[in-house]
Amino acid sequence: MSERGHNRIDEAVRMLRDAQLIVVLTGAGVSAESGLDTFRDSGEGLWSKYDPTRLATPEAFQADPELVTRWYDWRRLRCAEAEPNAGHGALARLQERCEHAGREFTLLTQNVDRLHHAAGSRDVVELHGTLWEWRCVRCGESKEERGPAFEGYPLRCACGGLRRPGVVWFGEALPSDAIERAQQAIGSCDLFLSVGTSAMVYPAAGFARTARQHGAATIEVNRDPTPISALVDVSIQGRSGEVLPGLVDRALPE
Ligand code: BJW
Ligand code: ZN
Repeated sequence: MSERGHNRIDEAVRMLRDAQLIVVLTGAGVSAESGLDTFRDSGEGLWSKYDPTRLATPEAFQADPELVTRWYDWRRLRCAEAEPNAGHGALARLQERCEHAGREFTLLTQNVDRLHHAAGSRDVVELHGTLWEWRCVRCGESKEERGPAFEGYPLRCACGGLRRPGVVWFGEALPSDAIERAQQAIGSCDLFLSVGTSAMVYPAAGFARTARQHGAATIEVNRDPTPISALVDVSIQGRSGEVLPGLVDRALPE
């Protein structure tokens, strides 16, 4: 990393060390080092054949429930094989150390893979739901699907209705409890850290700006520049699994 990059990390370490009320927002970039594809990079398999931003809609599910269900089942099986990486681990340690030191910590994630849970993070706010829960569009029954590939596509409920993944598609409202917790935490935090998100999908894309308007210090860690890079106090360009462990362990050593 360049000297400027090192200076930025030093500055971020100081900000994190001084913070009392920390909010972290994560996106697909945090899971990338676990082998899971992001949304706006080119991927492989089904990912390269279909545009995820077109499949992740209620209209796509209505038009072709078989295709959309196959795509989510394929992703579900890939997530089942994935392990949390060093970035997930660092965020779990950050939470533990903050809480130990009497600081408040909230983890907001746009990811639906539950790798933060697997790394030991607690009370994770899942802004875009999870692909482990599948619910019936007719009777609303929801249950966890951890098993092998589905036997047929699309998936059906005992009532005959179609079952869909418990994720939030474009045009759908975020779960009200998640958005309330996010708004409360962002409105009162003194440090906001955005990691591994392209900051293109709202409402999460607007959180850094809102945190800043409320007077919070803001940091971004992302592989590439994003629309919020110029807005935050410190923007660090790098991989989350490489940057976060050093940042966390220097700011809040064990
Ligand atoms: C690394 C890395 C490494 C790679 N280390 N970094 C305001 C303005 C304009 C539009 C809207 C607006 N408000 C709402 C909208 C519409 C829409 C929207 O935002 N559209 C935009 C495209 C403009 N938003 C919605 O529809 C939302 N709903 C809503 O607002 O409802 C209002 C409403 C209220 C009341 C009633 C009804 C409605 C819902 C958004 C749902 C998004 N869903 C998805 C799919 C989830 C299910 C699934 O997984 O399939 O969520 S879309 C997809 O994008 C997924 C992600 O969570 C989300 C964000 O993506 P993310 O995480 O940022 O990933 P990438 O791939 O974009 O970026 C990865 C980044 O990581 C890159 O920058 C890399 O460089 C970086 N990276 N490796 C660090 N190792
Ligand atoms: Zn049903």
